Amino acid sequence: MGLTLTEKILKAHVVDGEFVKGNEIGIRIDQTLTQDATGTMAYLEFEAIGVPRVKTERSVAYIDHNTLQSGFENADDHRFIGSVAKKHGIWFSRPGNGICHQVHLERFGIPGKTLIGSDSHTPTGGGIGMIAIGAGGLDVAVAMGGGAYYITYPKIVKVNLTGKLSTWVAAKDVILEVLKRLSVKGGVGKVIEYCGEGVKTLTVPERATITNMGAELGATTSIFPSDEVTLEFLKAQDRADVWTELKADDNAVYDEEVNIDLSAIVPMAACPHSPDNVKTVAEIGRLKVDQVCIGSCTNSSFMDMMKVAYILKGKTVHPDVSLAIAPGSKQVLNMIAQNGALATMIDAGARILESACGPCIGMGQSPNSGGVSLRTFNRNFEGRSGTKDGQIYLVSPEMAAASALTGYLTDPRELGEMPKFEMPRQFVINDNMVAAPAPVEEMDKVEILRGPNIKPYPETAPLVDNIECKVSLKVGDNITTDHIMPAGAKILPLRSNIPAISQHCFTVCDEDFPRRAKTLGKSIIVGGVNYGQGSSREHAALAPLYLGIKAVLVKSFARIHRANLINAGILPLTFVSEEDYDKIGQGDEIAIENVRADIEAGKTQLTVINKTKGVSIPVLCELTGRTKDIILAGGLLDYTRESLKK
Ligand code: MIC
Ligand code: SF4
Repeated sequence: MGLTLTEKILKAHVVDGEFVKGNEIGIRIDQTLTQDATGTMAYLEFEAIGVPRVKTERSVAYIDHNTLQSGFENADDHRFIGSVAKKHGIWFSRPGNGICHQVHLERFGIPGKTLIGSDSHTPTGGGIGMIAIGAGGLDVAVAMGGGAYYITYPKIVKVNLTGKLSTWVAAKDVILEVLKRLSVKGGVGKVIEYCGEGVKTLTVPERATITNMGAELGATTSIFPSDEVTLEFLKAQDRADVWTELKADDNAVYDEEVNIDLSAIVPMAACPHSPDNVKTVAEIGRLKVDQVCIGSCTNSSFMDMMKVAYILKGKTVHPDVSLAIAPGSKQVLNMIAQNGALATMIDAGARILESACGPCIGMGQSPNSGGVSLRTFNRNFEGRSGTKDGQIYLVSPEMAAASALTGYLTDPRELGEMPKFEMPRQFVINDNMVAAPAPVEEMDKVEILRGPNIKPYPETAPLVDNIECKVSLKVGDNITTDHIMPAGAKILPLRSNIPAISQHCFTVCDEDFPRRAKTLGKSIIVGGVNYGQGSSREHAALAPLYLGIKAVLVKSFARIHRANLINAGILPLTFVSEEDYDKIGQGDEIAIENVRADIEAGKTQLTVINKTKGVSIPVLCELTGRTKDIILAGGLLDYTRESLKK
C-alpha cells in the first residue's frame, strides 16, 4: 500500500506511539515559530522548562502582531522576546520584517520538514510541502526544548485539483470553495492534501493562500507536493539547496476525496460572520463598501501586491471607501518600492500600513459603525475587526482592489482582460532584520529584558479528587477563541499579563463573566459544537485557568483549543448524547465525583451530576496515556518539569 505525502513526512518523524490511524503519535519537530502575541507566554514557559538552548534545527521568533505601540507594554514584550531569542539560540525577526507566515515561507521553510508554530496559520508552510501545524505556546516551548509534539494520526483528505483558474479568479476563491463545501468544522482531525494535474498551475504564494486558510476548516494542516514550481520559488529566494521533490505514492490510500475543477471556480466572498458563509458576488447582490483592507498572512505576497497595483494603476479609490494595504513582509514591501508598484498604490489613494498583521487582528483600522469592510484576510468572526457591528467580507486581493475603485462589491472579471503576472525569477534578499542568536560561549552574558507588564504563568495544581462547583457560563455553537479571549489593540498588550487579560475573558458574550467566575472561585463552562475554533492562543485556556475554570463541557471541541485546555490542566469533557446539553444550565450546581481516581484508572466516561436539576449526565473524557498524565499533573508545564526531573 502506498503512502500519502502527509504519511511519508510523519513517518519519517515519528518518535513515539504506534504509527496507526487514530492513534496518538509523537513527532520530532525540526522548526518552530512564534509570534509576539503568543510568544511572550511561550518563552516564559520555555524558561520555566529550563532548557538552556533550543534543540530544534531552526527556531524563529517573529514580531508582527502587537506592533501598534500605544503604551510601553508591546515594546517591552518585543525587547523581552528579542533577549530570550538571543540567549537561547532562536532567530529573531524584528518588528517591520513582516508577518511570521509570509517571512517563514520566503526565508526559512523547507520541504519535508516539520514545523510547529504558536499561531493557527502555521500551515501556510504546507505551501512548500512542509508538515506545518499550529499549536499552543506551551507545545512550542516543549518542542524547542527537544520534546515531541503529539497529534492524533490524522485522516487524510485528498483534494484532487483539475483544470486551471480562469481570468481574475484567485487562489482565495479555491479555499473559499473548499470552505463552502466542508465548513469550518469539516477539517477537524484531518490533513488536507492537494494533488492532481491542477497543482502545477498554482504558484507557491497561491498554494500558501490555500494552506493558510485551511486553518479555517479546523484541519490539523494542509499540504501541497514539493515540485518544480516549489524549486523555482526557492531558487528565486536563493534557497534551491533546501529543495527536495516530495509527492504521494501513486497508489496512496486516502480517507476521503474531494474533486475540484479549478476552471469552474468563480469569484466569491465569505459573508459575515463566518469564513464558511461563502457566496458568489451575484448571490450577495449590490453591496456598498465602506472599507477595503488588503494584506494578512493569507494574501500579502509580492504577486498579490502586483495584481492589486495593476488594478489600481492610474485610478482613484472611490470617495466613500478607505483602502488600507499592508504588504506581508519587508521583502515584498522592498520589491514593490523598487519596481514602482508602491507608488501606484499611493497614487491611487491607498493608506499604506507597515508589514504586520495590523487590521487582521484588530490592531487599528476598525471600520465605521455597521460598516462593510472587504478584507483579503482569513477570519471574519464577529467583533474581531474591533467594531462590534462591523460587517466583514473575506475576498481575494483582485476583488478587494476592484471594489475599492467602484465603491461596491465588484466581480473582478468585470475588469476585462488580465495580463500574465509572472513570478519573479529573483526576489530581493536582505535578511538584515533577522537577528542571529548569540554564540554558545556568549549565551550566559545575555541579559533578559523583562518589562513590568510581564507576569508569571498562572498557578496550577494537580487534579483534585472531586469537582464540586457551579456552571459559570453556558454558550452556544461555534464559539471562537475571539469570543473566549478577545484580541484587538486594547487587549493584546496584556498578553503577557494573565491576571489583567483575564478581565476580558468572554466579555463579548457576557460582560459579567470574569467577575462572576472569580467570585465563584471555581466553576465550569458549558458549550455547543466546535467550541474554541480559530486561533491557537493559549490565553483562551490560561485566562479561564486563572478564573478558576476546572472543566469545559461541550458538544465538540476544535483541535488546538482542546489541546490548550489539557495543557492548562482544565478537563475537556464532551456530552455522550448532545441532547443532554439542555439538561444543564448556567448557575446549576454540579459534581463530578471521584474524578481523579476515575481518570487514573483510565475511565473515559464520567458522570456529571446536576444537583440543581437532579439529573446525571454521562460525559466523555477521552485522554490518552500522555494527556491523562498531563491532566493529573495539573498541566503540561508541571508534567514536563516532572518528566525532566525523572
Ligand atoms: C489570529 O489570527 O487569531 C492570531 C492572532 O494570529 C492567533 C494567534 C493569537 O491569538 O495570538 C492565531 O491564529 O493563532
Ligand atoms: Fe496575523 Fe491575521 Fe495571520 Fe493571525 S491571521 S497571523 S493576525 S495576519
